[in-house]
Amino acid sequence: MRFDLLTIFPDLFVSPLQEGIISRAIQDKKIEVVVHNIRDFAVDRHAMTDDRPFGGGEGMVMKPEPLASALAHVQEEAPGGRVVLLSPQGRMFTQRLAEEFAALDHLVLVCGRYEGVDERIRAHFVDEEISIGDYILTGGELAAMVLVDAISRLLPGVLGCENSALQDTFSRGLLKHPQYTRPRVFASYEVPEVLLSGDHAAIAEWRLVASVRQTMKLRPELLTKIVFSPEEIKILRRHGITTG
Ligand code: 9D3
Repeated sequence: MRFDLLTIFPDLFVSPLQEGIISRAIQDKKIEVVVHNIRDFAVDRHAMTDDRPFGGGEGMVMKPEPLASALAHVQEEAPGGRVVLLSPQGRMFTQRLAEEFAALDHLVLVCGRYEGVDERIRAHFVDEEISIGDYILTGGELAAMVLVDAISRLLPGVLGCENSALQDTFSRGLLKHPQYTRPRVFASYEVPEVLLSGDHAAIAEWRLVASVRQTMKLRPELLTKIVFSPEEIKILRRHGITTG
């Protein structure tokens, strides 16, 4: 999958793309990430990418020409990508949307700054607007990187089997059970006995119950959407948990 990132701060992407699973995915050619500096497409003498809003008011607006020209450049290099504007007004990014985007070949992520981009870019050059949540960032770069990260790890061959995407919190809709590693006793706190027992059925049961309890406690709204198998319902009932 190819990602094109349009930004006035290309350096923000340097270390996030050079570490861990994402860097390996790039090396292995599972993903290609091309960062474009919007300023390189500015035409005026000062390479301005922002200007004052028509009608007056606070803040600056990203000028349309450098953005359109950067998008045209990407379109020439690699035609047909889905153009996504990162914006606080956008549709909320969720695991479901990450899965949808992971099925595409090419995403073009436009990172806004200042008070936003000229409306003509949003209306005529962008396929969709995405927000990563209801809080205010200083720009779209970190949000774009969140998309790259969440989408890339879903692509075949990007994760090792040990942390397969199938086991994720949100693929099942339950939070993960607690995890323990050595030492068996830490600061006087012990690892639950069952996890040391080697009884795989008992461990699976303990994990299911722990997952459901953790979800009830931290994210009760997630539980309304989950479908349990008859076997799971029996196990949960034995532990005093009734399912709707
Ligand atoms: C005064 C109106 N503000 C909108 C709430 C203006 C504004 C604030 C912050 C415009 C842009 C920004 C920068 N944020 C993003 O570009 C952004 C973002 C975010 O702030 N929150 C969640 N997701 C995203 S995606 C891009």
